[in-house]
Amino acid sequence: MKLIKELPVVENISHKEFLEKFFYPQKPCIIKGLIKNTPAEKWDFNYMKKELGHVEVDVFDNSINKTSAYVGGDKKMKFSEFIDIILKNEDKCPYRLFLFNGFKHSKKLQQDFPCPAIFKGILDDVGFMFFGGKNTVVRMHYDIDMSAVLHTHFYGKKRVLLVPYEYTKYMYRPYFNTYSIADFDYIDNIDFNKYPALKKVTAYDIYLEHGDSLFMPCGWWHYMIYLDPSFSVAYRKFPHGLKNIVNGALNLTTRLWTDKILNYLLHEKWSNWKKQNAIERSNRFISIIN
Ligand SMILES: O=C(O)CCC(=O)C(=O)O
Repeated sequence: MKLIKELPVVENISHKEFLEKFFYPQKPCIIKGLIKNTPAEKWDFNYMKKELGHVEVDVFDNSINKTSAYVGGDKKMKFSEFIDIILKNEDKCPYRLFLFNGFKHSKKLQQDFPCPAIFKGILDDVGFMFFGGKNTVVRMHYDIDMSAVLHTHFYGKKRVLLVPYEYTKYMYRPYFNTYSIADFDYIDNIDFNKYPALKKVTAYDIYLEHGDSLFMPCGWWHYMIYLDPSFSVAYRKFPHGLKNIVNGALNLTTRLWTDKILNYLLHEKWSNWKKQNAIERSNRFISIIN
């Protein structure tokens, strides 16, 4: 796998320039300073606890092995309890919140950090939050609706492996799903003997710090490591181009439900077949010169 460490970094970019240079050509970038002079500049865990502490949240526990892509969380607890746990476990904590709709519970948080002007569009009200303990990972996937994402990180550091959609054939993706069955094992420990097709992939290997916003084009794969307990807010933009719109609609209406039904009917049989098939399909591409 070829890792590219540099991604364009921009600051004070106008809406027009962002659309022309990054959104329309669907090229990723890091945007600095979008939280500057907003209350979000001061966001930390105490502030989040004050706003959301009472909310019951669905916590994902990475130590539990999942065979399906569309499962909910593993444990329910108060948000404040979740934060206490991730802050107490200083070396490694498998807990995280995924697609947490924190803005539904605190309008103040959304007023603190509304969708930045460069990302305005019909989905600009939809902001999701993500929280993770130190060394928690988010498995390699792309977003099922094929929307473009502006992912702003807060409080600590996060490492992101970002892979263009065009490499999908090498990514060990099971049918009807948008995640990879390959273990990206903290990026530095990927087992290329087990997943040889990944050697064909070129990926961006980047780091986000407090206030950095990553623009992820439609359908780009991402694997994330929370290097510190920290959190992010993602705003979305409607898929760009007919191909992405159709792909997103098919994912949500047909593929998702076909997979759910097959899971329901065949249980392990389906997930085992899907996994084996994903391995065979990606491995088949290794020898094809393109
Ligand atoms: O930051 C995370 O925990 C996951 C973020 C993510 O997958 C996304 O923004 O699509």
